[in-house]
Amino acid sequence: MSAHKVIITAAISGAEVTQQMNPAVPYTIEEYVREAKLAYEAGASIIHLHARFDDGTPTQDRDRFKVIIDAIQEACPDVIIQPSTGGATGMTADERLQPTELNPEMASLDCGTMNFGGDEIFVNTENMIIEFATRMNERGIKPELECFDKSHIDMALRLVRKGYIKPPLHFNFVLGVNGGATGTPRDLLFMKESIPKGSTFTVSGIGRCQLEMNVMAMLIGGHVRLGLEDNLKYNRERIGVSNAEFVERIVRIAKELNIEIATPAEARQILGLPERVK
Ligand code: KMH
Ligand code: ZN
Repeated sequence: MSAHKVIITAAISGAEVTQQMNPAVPYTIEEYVREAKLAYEAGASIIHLHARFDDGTPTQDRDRFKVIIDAIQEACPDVIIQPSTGGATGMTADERLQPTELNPEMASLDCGTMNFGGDEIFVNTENMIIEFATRMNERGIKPELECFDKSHIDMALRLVRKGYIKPPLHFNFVLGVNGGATGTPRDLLFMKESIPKGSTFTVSGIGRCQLEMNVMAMLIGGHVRLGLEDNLKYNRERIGVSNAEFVERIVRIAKELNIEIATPAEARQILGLPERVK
């Protein structure tokens, strides 16, 4: 059994899911605080964040992000907030980059263009990735390298060689999107074996493969991402009542497996983030 401590990221909001699909998806500031706080208290040390307006419209608006982040930080003082720079499909690069102006500790950095279910295309050209990475370097923001497929890892490593992305590298394998790698042990192992030694990685599984991918990640030295952005259903019978419910389940399973969960301070250490001075 690996002795590593597991970082839990809660992806509480997303851009594609709605309250019609699951009423716990947060729209208002109060709902964001409720979902973040319960997930944090249950053991999440990172909140992966997509912003929405009160009516549920996804937005990358800097000011909306600021209000949401300030409110979450007040409720969960040491949590790591990781805004999305992926936003929703169809948004421009400038639109998507807005939360970097707030200098968060981390942000997502999507590493390739892909089909994104139905008619959607999620655009991340090489030059866009360079622009996003450069912005994050300038502002001291640690990128989480979002890889939905093996080719995205290759693109990230190409930009590491060119000096645009700097080690220590932290990946998130997002498995199970229609258009990306599948949420299967075979594809997860292929992704894991394709990253440089010394890198850290989180695993996200979309829909019903979330739990399996999370458990497998813990067993192979990785970290876990869960929450309503990726999966609305707790099991075959019912939807999840909150993001925290998913966190609580993985914490229970980790305990059974003798795996410890990282605190936010430990997560910062594992990821090479500066200690938080309050
Ligand atoms: N909403 C997806 C199109 C990210 O947060 O960086 C992209 C996404 C990735 O969720
Ligand atoms: Zn996201």
